[in-house]
Amino acid sequence: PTVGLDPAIDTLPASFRWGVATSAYQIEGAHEEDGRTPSIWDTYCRTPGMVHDGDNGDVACDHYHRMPEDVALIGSLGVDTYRFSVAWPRVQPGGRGPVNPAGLAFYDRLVDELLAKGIDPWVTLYHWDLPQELEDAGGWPARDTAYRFADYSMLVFDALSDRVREWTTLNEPWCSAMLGYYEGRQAPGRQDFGAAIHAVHHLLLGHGLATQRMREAATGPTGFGITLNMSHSSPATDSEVDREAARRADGLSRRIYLDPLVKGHYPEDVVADLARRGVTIPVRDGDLEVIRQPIDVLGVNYYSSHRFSGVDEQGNTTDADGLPVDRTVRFGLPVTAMDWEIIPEGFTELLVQLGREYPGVPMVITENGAAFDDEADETGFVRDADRTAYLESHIAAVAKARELGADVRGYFAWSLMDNFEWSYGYEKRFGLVHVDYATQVRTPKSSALWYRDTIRRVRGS
Ligand code: GBH
Repeated sequence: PTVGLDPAIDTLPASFRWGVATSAYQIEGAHEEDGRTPSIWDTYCRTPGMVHDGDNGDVACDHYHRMPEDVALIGSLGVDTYRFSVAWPRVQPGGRGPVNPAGLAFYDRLVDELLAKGIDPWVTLYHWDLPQELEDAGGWPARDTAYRFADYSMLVFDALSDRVREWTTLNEPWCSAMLGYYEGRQAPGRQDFGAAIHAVHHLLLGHGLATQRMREAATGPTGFGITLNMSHSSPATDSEVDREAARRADGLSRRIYLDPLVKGHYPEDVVADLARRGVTIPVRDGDLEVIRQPIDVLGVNYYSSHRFSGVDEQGNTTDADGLPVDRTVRFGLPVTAMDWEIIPEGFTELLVQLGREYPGVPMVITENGAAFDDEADETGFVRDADRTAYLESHIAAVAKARELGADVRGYFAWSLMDNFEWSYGYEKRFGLVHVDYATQVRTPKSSALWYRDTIRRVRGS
């Protein structure tokens, strides 16, 4: 493979952390094995019309049965870290009560397998697979779910913290809350803005409760954090309405999480925007202290950036409900197969902005990557120059942000291999490694070889 290398990448230090990432429901399969109970995603997939082609994660990449082979594959990429998530409905079926030893044993073996290959395990405790029984009891809009999450987290922590040093509580609470409970584009598929805002608070509370308890129980050096999906939000023009639209969008997608996490309070402008929509964040006494736990590493997932206008196509500044317009305006740049615009500059801008607004919070890129319309040859090999170019420009964007002062310590590519892309099913492929779902054969794409060679080169080994 060509080691096309943006010179900025050479400025990354040899100590920079390199990884690949996955999540449980997207790769494991084995949906009924060893005591696992359904999660909201099993239910959502079985609801007609929700997932492309009626796909589901019953089998996915069959990783549950092919884990040692997959760990060897990770090793062959030369990364030092593997970010994976633990399935709550395996470890604690139904979301309450004692640990399920058979379900937990899988992660125990996975951690040992990784360590034996010299790969650091990086655990995400929740990547969207809420036990269905907890959803039936109210889901994330219900306060009790935060306490259930902390209990579950402790079950995993007690079992793995002798070997796992890096812990992420939640993956992308914005997606859980907004796509799950407001837009309905993800499980559980509800469409209730008020419920989504309650979910935001209870996700953050769950993060705080879990982090507090895990940190208290930690013996050796252990890092705790949360992963947020973020993009850089800017106004489409310099007009006051457009700047207001960008402020609102940024508030509801980014600052509503970061301000309570880092500063201990919700942003006033967001609270006011919500009040205008008749919604109050259900904060109780003491919640904000719980939510503000020291963050050892902030996980940043970046895919694209957005510009906003406060004026719709007809020239109106309010919609049918009398609410201010927030319209996304395209840059007109090339897109990935997800139709997401390719904007590495926005990545640099976002990271620099985070470093400025939340100083003293180290960051790791816990996800970045792209889906493209891959074409495998007869041998299963994919020449994905488009994905390689995406990775190269985005890793360079991270390096540039570091030069500008952002404290970014690592980069994990999304994803190790093609997998179940949520409501897009198996049609969209994000992997560095191609998966032939009929045979479960894995074949590294040219981007995987480029990534391996790039890591080697940066490390100087
Ligand atoms: C991540 O979420 C997930 O953590 C991961 O499981 C998933 O497989 C991966 O990304 C790829 O999708 O339409 O231009 O407005 C991604 C969260 C939030 C990123 C919405 C893109 C909209 C882009 N996504 N965002 S756009």
